[in-house]
Amino acid sequence: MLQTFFSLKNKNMEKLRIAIQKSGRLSEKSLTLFAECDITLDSGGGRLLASSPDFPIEVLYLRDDDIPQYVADGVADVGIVGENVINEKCKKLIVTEKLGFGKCRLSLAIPKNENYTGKEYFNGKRIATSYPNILNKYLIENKINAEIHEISGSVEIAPNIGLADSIFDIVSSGSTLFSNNLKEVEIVQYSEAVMVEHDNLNENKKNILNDIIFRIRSVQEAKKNKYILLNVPNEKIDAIIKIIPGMKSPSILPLAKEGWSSLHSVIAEKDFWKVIDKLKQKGAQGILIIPIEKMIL
Ligand code: PRT
Ligand code: ZN
Repeated sequence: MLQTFFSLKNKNMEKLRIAIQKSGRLSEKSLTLFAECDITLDSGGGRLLASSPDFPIEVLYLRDDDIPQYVADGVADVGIVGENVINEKCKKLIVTEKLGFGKCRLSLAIPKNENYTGKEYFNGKRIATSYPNILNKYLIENKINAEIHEISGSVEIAPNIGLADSIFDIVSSGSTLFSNNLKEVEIVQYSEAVMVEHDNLNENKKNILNDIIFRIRSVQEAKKNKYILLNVPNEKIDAIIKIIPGMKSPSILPLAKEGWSSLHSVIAEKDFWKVIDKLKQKGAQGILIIPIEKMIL
């Protein structure tokens, strides 16, 4: 009886364990993501494991390379890591959600002054990389017979010190390649941070994860949209609604000034600059654009 009580209590208190990068390019954005979802996390402070005071999760701070293994083994239930790392480690994991940050690409690059003739250029070449599995798969798929030199860091200097003829590495802005006299010639895959989950989460943990995903989607949706308020002459309301129809339809409130209304709607951020002139042509005035914190469709 006592045992049943404790196991029930533990089950109710069960937490979802999430692995995030301890210190690196994905750390801050991972923490920001939780903060935007109103989930408080301790930023680590040198600790390996920390709990959230307001949500049933605990966070494991790890090197990014270790995250796929921890999640595959079930030591962590969920992880946030780059697709590049997931693909390289080839673990049995479920990708729960793309997170839209940590965007980069894995590319082949060669010395700037080389004449690039196409993929066959790499036949007989030595390619330095920290991603041997992804590169090997690409070489096989493209029937390229090249030699892979696996190195763990500073891949971009390999051609300059004579270790390799070319490299296969992460590229973001391209400035690292540029400053090492290299040029990007083939993009092999794109990557961004993703949330991955263990392939056999129990129902309780799955429910916690679904709650987190719901919050993440609300935040991401909100980021893509803006709240727009504008004043319009009443006879132009129909024309303006056609331009900014909103989620269901805009709200219209009468202004104190006769013959005018205030129209409130939601607009995709990417469309704003495209429609602004149209709105002004139709007589809209006092246009305000306000960020949205959460958006639940
Ligand atoms: O210590 P730990 O093992 O946890 O971290 P790490 O040093 O292995 O990884 P980290 O923090 O550098 O990167 C974590 C993840 O961020 C990567 O796995 C990618 O998913 C993602 N990411 C996004 C990047 C970049 N952009 C990036 N630009 N990872 C690395 N780079 C490096 C790249 O290796 C190259 O040296 O930046 C350089 C290229 O950048 P540009 O802008 O000069 O082209
Ligand atoms: Zn790493």
